[in-house]
Amino acid sequence: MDKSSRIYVAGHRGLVGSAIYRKLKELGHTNLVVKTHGQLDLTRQEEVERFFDTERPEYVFLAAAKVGGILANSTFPADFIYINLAIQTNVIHCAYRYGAKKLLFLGSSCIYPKLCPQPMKEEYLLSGYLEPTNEAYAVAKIAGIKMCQAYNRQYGTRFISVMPTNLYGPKDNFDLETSHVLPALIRKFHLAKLVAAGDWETIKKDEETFGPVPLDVKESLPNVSLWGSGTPRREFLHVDDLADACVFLMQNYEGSKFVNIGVGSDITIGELAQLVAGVVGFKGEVIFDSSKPDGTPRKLLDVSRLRGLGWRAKIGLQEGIKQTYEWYLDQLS
Ligand code: GFB
Repeated sequence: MDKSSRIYVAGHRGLVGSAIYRKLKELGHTNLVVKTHGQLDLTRQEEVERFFDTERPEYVFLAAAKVGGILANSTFPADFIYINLAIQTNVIHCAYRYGAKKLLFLGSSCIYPKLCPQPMKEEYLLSGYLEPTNEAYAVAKIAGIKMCQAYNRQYGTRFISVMPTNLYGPKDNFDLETSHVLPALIRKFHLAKLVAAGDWETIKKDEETFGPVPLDVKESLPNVSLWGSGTPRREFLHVDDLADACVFLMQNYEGSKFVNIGVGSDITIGELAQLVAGVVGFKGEVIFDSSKPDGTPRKLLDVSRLRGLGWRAKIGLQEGIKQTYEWYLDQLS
């Protein structure tokens, strides 16, 4: 991949795609192809074929996907399986058919079994039952990995897959019904501060920008209600680190074995809540709502394969949370 290579970033407006796009720009790549959802619906086979036939990208970062937190995954499983299977099937097949030199497929750490030994090595794929809250999404992502491997075997393509751990960063989804935990904590703690200060003006702006605040959240403010028991452990990777790893692997990795991308350490949701509360300056009480799901008890990736290739994450969690909180505040100013 050189500076003038034609590179298609699918999903360039999302959390991951936008970070990959920023990274490629920063590195001086000048021939980037992007399309908004309105210009190209990746679930429509004919549109994708037409796009690849016309644009002929040499490299493809497949970051377009339907993603969401634990509640969105368990409420809309049909959307998660249909949209993801459709997008990845169309893009992977067209990358082969229209001669892309290389493709990078983004999976997720939820492909591993619910009760997987920790840390989770790449070899543990399909060694046990999946976590039910995100089974539909996980099955789609597993199909994507298998599809890349099948095309490599049958057609000699160079399609690689990466499995990121839980991600966060600028441009994350802060909608409290569908978001992941980290942006949800930032927003809930900030809202609690605004309520305590009686700053209704900024709360209005927040709701206009990030969507309505659900009634149960409103009712608990200025205290904050979190989901589940607070004991599940998660590993958090800043999306700029992920983008750096994806570009690194596109440049330096060949092979059908997929690669985990993580930081190599995890914390409980309770500990994360303390960390985010510290950054935001929240001083109220945190209540855990056990009627909401915990999901998988632990999800820590084994990152030996990635480290063996020479890559490590650089952004510390506290620093990453600070930077994401600043991005969130910027949207309100
Ligand atoms: O980030 P999250 O939604 O996704 O939830 P998963 C992580 C943990 O945080 C769960 C708890 O134990 C939640 O119960 N949690 C506490 C909260 N308070 C909140 C809150 O206000 N909002 C949210 N969202 N969680 C997803 C999968 O699983 O992770 C996807 O469903 C994908 O498939 C993604 O793999 C990375 O880590 O549980």
